[in-house]
Amino acid sequence: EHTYSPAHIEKKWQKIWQETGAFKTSDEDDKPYFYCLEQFPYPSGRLHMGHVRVYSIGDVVARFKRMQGYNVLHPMGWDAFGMPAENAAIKNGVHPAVWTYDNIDFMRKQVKELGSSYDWEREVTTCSPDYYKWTQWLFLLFYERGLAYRKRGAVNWCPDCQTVLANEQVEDGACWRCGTEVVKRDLEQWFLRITDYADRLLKDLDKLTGWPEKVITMQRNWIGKSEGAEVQFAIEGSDDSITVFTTRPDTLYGVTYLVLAPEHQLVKLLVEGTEEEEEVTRFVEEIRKTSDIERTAADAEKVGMFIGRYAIHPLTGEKLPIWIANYVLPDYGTGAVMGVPAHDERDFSFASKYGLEIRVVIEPQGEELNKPLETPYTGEGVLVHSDKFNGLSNQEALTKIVAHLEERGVGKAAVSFRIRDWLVSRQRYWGAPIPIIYCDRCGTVPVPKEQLPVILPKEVSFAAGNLSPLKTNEEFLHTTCPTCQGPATRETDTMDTFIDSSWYYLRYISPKDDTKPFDSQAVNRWLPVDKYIGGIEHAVLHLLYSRFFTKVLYDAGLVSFDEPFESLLTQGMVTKDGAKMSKSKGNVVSPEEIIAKYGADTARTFILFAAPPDRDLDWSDQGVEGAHRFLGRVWRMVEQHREMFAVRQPASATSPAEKKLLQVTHATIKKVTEDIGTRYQFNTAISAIMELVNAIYSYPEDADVGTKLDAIETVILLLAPVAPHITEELWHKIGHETSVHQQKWPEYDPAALVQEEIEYVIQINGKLRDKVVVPRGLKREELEELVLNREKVKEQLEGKTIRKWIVVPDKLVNLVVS
Ligand code: ANZ
Ligand code: ZN
Repeated sequence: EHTYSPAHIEKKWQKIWQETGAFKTSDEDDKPYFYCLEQFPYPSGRLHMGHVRVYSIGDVVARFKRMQGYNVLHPMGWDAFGMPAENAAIKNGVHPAVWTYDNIDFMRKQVKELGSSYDWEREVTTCSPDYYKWTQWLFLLFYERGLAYRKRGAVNWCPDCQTVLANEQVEDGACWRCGTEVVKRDLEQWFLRITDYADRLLKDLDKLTGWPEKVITMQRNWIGKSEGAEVQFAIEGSDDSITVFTTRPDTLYGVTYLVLAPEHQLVKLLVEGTEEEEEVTRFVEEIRKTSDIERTAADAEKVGMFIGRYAIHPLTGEKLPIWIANYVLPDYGTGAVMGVPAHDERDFSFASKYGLEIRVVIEPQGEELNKPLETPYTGEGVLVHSDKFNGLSNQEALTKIVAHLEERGVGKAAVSFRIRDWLVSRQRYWGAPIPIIYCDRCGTVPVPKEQLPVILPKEVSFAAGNLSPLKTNEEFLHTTCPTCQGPATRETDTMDTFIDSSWYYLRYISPKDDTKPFDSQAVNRWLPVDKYIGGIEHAVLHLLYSRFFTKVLYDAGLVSFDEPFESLLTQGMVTKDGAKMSKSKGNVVSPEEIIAKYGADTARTFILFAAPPDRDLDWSDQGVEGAHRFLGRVWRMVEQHREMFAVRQPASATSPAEKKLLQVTHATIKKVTEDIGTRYQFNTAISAIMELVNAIYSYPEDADVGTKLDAIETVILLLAPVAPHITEELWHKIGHETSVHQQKWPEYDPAALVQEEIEYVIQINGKLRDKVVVPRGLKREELEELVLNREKVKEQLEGKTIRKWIVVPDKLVNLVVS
């Protein structure tokens, strides 16, 4: 092969790597372990550029670490359950299993064409019974630990997907998948008790020093911990009391009314038989139709009504009207709020609208607020109209008021979390069946573990409207109770597919084990994942759920670590002309076209070179051409020196040009090692390699050949993780017999990094004033800056102006001043 023909060499090496098991990972190895993982794909049909980008990033890391002497685990699999398969079934009459496995076959072939170094023997597919058996097993583990429960309640329902959604899957009031507005429905559903772990999920974010700050912040906000107090208000003419959650107990003397969420259980009781009952009932029905987002947006219209009853202020004994209003949510805090219009935005607009009293209890230090207030005062300040707490700073008052409430038994310090339990039931077919049986006599009975998997039956009706498809298979639905052997029915909900992906990284360790979900001992050696690469869209969903799963498994004694992903890299989007690639915009560049035209090495090189991995990458045809030309240049460089490698002599760098190339070679090794290994900036690593190639091209013909051949060999080694096929081919071309990917990563020689130094004479108006030692070939600007910073020069320049610089390169500087 004299010309670069990617199509030929890429196929050839992929085949050889596969046949020789080049990237098979062994568990018994005395090398240090490194687990490099990319988020596994949903088998939607074909790869898009986003996939190519993540897998290129992951593969560079994996190959680099392998060359650095690590035992690298780099697996791939399929997040294969999910709605699109089922929708395709409804639309085209193909069974979801057929659709999914066909897609997997096609996409596996595409992934292999990228030349990624996966250990394919560890492939996992979440829709396969030997995988979901263990998903069900884990569900039962959660059930046994009291972390899976069934509850009736208002849940998010997507009318288009015909199923419920977890809170995490509702984005701005719409379904995360199809964008349809989500409505509330009252249904009996399974939940996982992630709220039990809220505090740990929050606290342990501090441990994740290898995660992007952005993701940490999103998780912190999602968990949403608020510190404050619960305060009890007695109800006039009732034995019940109302408990509110507030973050501002310091404003307690400014309360002028209470508000209950319309859905609050006390509302019905308090209005029963009163003249307000009818109107309240109507109001509550109305509110329930609106989404949480509409209800809580700061600028949303606040609507409410007085329910005709009064509460008693716990410290002043004052009568406070009880209202219900849309802006108070039933499932946050206690579902009840104390209204402090003077110091809270929402209360202020509500009170202004309904003519409720606005009472100032905090004023800025040394200032009196204009009354009536035009806007609420939400800042810090000093307490007024607050009895014995007057004059205290509000921070101090906060603690003291809580202590006072505690003493009197009418309140206590409390925290509230925004996060809700994870709703995991789906009324859809293509998911893991929830392994639960309902018996008239025994109630809810978990399927005994030895009866797993509960197989997802093939024969169901997909177009059953509101009915879960599994309800349409009588044979599945009716079963016998494992406890009493009486007639029983199966749960027909399937699990949220985010459960499947919450533990797949553990299954890769022992993917074929049919006795347990994973091998704890091996898992403890391999995990936490050293480098996890995936999309920012999973910042809350997948990454939060996986952290939760890991903590539960830790508590169950099944793993010895409580965070799954040590270091996280979130890759940016691939865009074209600045816009996200999408079918509707007609700006999609398909991986198969690019690979067919230029080869995978070019695709990888371009993608890694065009932007740092965490930034958006704008696709550019010229950029792809450029990457291809660069690889061609490397190819020709090796081709031209091929015969010299056959008669290679040791390097001997003595002349300045030889020393220079030696220095550039070692500086490049240093830079590429740091850029890939610690900074994860592949773009600058590649441009350093390009500079080394330029230096080799401009190396004098008559200079030492050994130095040049070393530099060429270095290029091949440094480029191997980025462009694995061409480097493998070139490596063999220069006479090696083993794979370039099994070579030791080159190390730089610190001594070779030192550039040659020379002494400059500094003259001022022709008179010798100073001398300075600098690297040879220092740039003009750098030299000038250095000269101007010399003490002796500064002294001489005092009060004078430089008229002219005379520079004799590598010898002398003369400043003409006056
Ligand atoms: C009185 C008060 C006075 C409040 C004040 C704020 C400022 P975060 O920070 O989001 O936790 N609140 C409590 N439960 C609520 C519910 N179910 N629906 C709507 N609002 C609710 O907010 C806590 C504050 O939000 C609480 O503190 C409460 O209003 C309100 F100057 O109590 B506050
Ligand atoms: Zn029974």
